[in-house]
Amino acid sequence: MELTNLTFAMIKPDAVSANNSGKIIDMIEHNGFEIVRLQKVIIAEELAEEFYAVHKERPFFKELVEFITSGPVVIMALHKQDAVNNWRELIGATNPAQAAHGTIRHAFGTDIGKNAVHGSDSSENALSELQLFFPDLFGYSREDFDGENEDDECCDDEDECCDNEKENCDEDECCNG
Ligand code: RTP
Ligand code: MG
Repeated sequence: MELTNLTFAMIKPDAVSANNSGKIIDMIEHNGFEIVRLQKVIIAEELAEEFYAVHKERPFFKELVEFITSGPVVIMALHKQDAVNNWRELIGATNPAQAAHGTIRHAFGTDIGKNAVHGSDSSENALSELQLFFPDLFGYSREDFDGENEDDECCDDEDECCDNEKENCDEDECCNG
């Protein structure tokens, strides 16, 4: 899987609350995207402000953050050749009134704010948005945090283990001195 062929997508609160998530996911799959990650979450205000940081000087910033945190959203990492551009094409213009027939925003958006879905607008932004919402795609895993896989390594050096990484070690094995 090439990271450059990934994009970040979101089904926004308006479409989730209107029970359109399934229909949108159907369009995603019918258009040849592989859903690499998918999660339903409520975005915290701080995360929303970071996500929309590029818009912080725009008059609608507060409204944008309030809306995106107002209810559950479905976040996804999508994979396809040229995913960023292909996903932007499938979602359509920002304003649903101007979105082409066959696009998601034409079908499910109701106004410029409640426009059903988000799509990264460049490869660079796709990477930073994916890092924000799906850090595990970039080599982090639960094991890196709870130390499950590090026993052998940390217990090679008993002093270092007991001084620095006690929480990662089996105490009977190396930290009983
Ligand atoms: P998105 O980031 O959600 O995929 O949308 P986009 O790239 O098509 O549009 P963008 O310029 O990034 O704007 C982000 C969101 O802000 C809302 N917006 N409101 N009231 C307004 O004039 C206005 N302009 C933009 C939209 O909901 C847009 O999705
Ligand atoms: Mg945008």
